[in-house]
Amino acid sequence: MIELEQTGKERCVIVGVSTRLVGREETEVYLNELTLLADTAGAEVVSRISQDRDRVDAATFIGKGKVEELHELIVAQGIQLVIFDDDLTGAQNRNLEEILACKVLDRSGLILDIFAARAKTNEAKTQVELAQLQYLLPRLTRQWTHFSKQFGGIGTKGPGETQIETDRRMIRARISHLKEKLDRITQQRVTQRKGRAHHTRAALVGYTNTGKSTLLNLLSGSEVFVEDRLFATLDPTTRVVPLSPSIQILMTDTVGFIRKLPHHLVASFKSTLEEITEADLLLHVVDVSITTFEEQIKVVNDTLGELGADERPTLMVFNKIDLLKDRTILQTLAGEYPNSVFISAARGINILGLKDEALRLLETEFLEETFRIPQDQQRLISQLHTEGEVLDRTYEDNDVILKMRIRRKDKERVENLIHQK
Ligand SMILES: Nc1nc2c(ncn2[C@@H]2O[C@H](COP(=O)(O)OP(=O)(O)OP(=O)(O)O)[C@@H](O)[C@H]2O)c(=O)[nH]1
Ligand SMILES: [Mg+2]
Repeated sequence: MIELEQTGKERCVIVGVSTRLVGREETEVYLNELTLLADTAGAEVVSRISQDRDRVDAATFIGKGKVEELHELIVAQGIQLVIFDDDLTGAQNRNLEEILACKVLDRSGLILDIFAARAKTNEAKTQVELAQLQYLLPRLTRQWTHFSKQFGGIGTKGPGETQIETDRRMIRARISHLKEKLDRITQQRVTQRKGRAHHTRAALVGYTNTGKSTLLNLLSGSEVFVEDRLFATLDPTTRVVPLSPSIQILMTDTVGFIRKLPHHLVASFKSTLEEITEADLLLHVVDVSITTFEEQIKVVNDTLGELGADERPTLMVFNKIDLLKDRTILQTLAGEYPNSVFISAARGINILGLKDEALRLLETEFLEETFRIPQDQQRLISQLHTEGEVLDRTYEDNDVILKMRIRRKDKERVENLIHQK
């Protein structure tokens, strides 16, 4: 039955394929997630189609019969958009749009669209545009089909192809312009971070919609944007979080991960994500109420690996325990993940436990050291102030004695600095 109510949203159908490697159940889970993504992008999923296939069709991804079925559905239900859960090649995309006479997107294209709509700052906008153009470049043939369809007939092929070449050149030029622009922004970030080097820093990581921003709000007592949608947060937000009456740290909330996050997107968000690679501690937030949370953990770990941040000390934060009917699974998880806590950020359950565990992990990363420096070595003294937190300063004869909290990994370097003098 066709919904009569006008929602003003684009009506779409989503398509998934199960293979020997990806079972039917998994495909259904992926399609649920794709529905959420489509919703976030402002489309309304009115139907879904899935197919079992061992090999995808080179020309149309799904088989001929399925394409026909899809076409009938599009006509019958007044559908304006088809979204594939898997990435399509430029040729598949073009062929499908031609046969179906309907806009066709794949998962990466959809995610890029959401990121584009959500990007607010200059940096995020630049990062997203760069990723979009890199995604578009190998798919440019599609633009040209629209072009040729529009003007059709004799002579379109020649000028059309020239047009593609011109477009490609323009896009390449724009890509290098954006890269340079990003380099400059990255430089600013590095300077910003240097200013914060003596603070202890933690970063919230995790699958999208797991409650990272909710947790940061609770811990910092501030208002970070929270929404029951995917990718609510694109720009990193840093807040001061007190872990104990005497210890405060800086905590950064950043973009959530998702299965098949387009590679270009990860690459162009690299400077934002450096907050993660340079953090002293990662809080990996998991939505334990989702049945596929273990796969989500794997996706996050893989993405961290791609960023070179998989060796950072990590606290596994299993969130949303208020939604669990049966909490026995938590015991299993505690055994499986030695550094883990179980909380509800929304309900404020076990937040003290989380702070204790974070402190305990951080303790192993830091050392308290005492340095004795002649007072006339002002440059060295001010340099030391940027290497860590000065806990205490006393004077004896002509020396200053600094009691400092420094990172374990910096110990040797700091000692060398002092001995060189
Ligand atoms: N029931 C329950 N809901 C929670 C809990 N923590 C967060 N939520 C809800 O989960 C949704 C997502 O929360 P966010 O804090 O925006 O999640 P996020 O990880 O920052 O998401 P992105 O920025 O999109 O990656 C919101 O609707 C929150 O209210 C919890 O402990 N229990
Ligand atoms: Mg968020």
